[in-house]
Amino acid sequence: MSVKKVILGDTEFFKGVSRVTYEGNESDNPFAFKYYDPERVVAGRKMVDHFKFAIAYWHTFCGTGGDPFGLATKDFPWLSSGDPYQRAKDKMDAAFEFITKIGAPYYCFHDFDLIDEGDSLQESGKRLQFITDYAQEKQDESGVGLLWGTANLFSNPRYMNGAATNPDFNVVAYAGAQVKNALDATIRLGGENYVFWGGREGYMSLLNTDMKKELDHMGRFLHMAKDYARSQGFKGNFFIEPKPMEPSKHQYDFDAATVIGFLREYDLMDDFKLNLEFNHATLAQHTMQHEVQVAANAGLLGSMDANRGDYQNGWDTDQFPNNVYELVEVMLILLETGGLQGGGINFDAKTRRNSTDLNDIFYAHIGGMDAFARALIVADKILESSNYKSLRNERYSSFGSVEGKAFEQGRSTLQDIAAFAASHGDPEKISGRQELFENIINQYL
Ligand code: XUL
Ligand code: CO
Repeated sequence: MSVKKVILGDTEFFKGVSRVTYEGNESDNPFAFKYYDPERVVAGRKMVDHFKFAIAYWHTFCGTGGDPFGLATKDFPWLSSGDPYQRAKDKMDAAFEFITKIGAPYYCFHDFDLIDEGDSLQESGKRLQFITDYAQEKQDESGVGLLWGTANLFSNPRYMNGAATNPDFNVVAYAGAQVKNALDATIRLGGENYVFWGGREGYMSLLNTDMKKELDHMGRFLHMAKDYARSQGFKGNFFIEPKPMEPSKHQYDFDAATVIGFLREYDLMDDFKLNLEFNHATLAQHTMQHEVQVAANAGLLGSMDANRGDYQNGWDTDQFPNNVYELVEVMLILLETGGLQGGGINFDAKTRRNSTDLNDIFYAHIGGMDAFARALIVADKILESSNYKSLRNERYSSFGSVEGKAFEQGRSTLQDIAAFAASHGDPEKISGRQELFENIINQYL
């Protein structure tokens, strides 16, 4: 996928900004990339293909800055129409104008980001079909693709006790209808993947919850969704997006390891992979690096939602990524394990509540894309030019001995290694040299 040209609707919403291009890090143009050069080849692939950057419809075109303490702060001109159909069209005009100006090859949506939910299942379905037709035109004209679609199964009050895991079958069935429509829209738009984020698939108290039953229901539901999509010709991946909490106190898709266990238990490993999100990793008391490595180990590293949390608080602040040092660590793993399977980097991030200029949306995405690009360049240099890999390999060099190999290859017993230990005495201390490894990243930044 790549952007063929900037496309506008009847109104130009982001006046004064044209197509954002790469100008290099000497440029002081705030509307230019300093590191992201889509055509530049790094580690054998163009940057555009490494990242498959996607714009998140919900934050960027729907999120107007309201929080539990105050009203919306952002006056998005595309939301002014009183008619839901017209409002959805205006929003999509703004979306494709922004996406093509920033040059992102993909976007992602929830069903009711595209158009407001109606007051019945029928009306909602009709609305979704209407806006899917319009999205199809916009995608064809621009060359922009759909990285993934999903259904919002957490905002409407009907889902307050969960969607697929709701104790009421009526709600589970309603969620099924919504997922069916969202899958239809995703398939029609050539979506490459489909995401399940289970914000309310979890519980607040075990006293009123049959956890085993709810997990069985989630397994059934995901099989049904997968079978339906496959029967409609969908060839892409299904992703589960782990998050430990918020809005539920305990969410079933806690972290990468928990989701992998679930997929194994419910026989979903062939069709499902993981969509990992930075701020969700930190909420689970992990680093994103940890989550990425866990998913890659299982061959299930599908996609990423890029953002960052806040060092001083413990909720999902969804800020734009800017910590290049952290991103280098992530890109090292990505390059060493073969990258994302089917997915890309979706900016599930929002500008701050008091960033009220439309231009702030450009600064935020340019910053995020540049941070990833710079991290990729640095990670590639570290792998190509430094002794990083040999230093790490050296820590495991004793497994190259005859006895070490026999252990790794399953040719020795516990008695064998006990005998080895008895004849070699107390092991010498060997430093982990963490600080030396940390310095390598700084050296190549
Ligand atoms: C919520 C979150 C979602 C998913 C899609 O924390 O990350 O926006 O990415 O439902
Ligand atoms: Co997300």
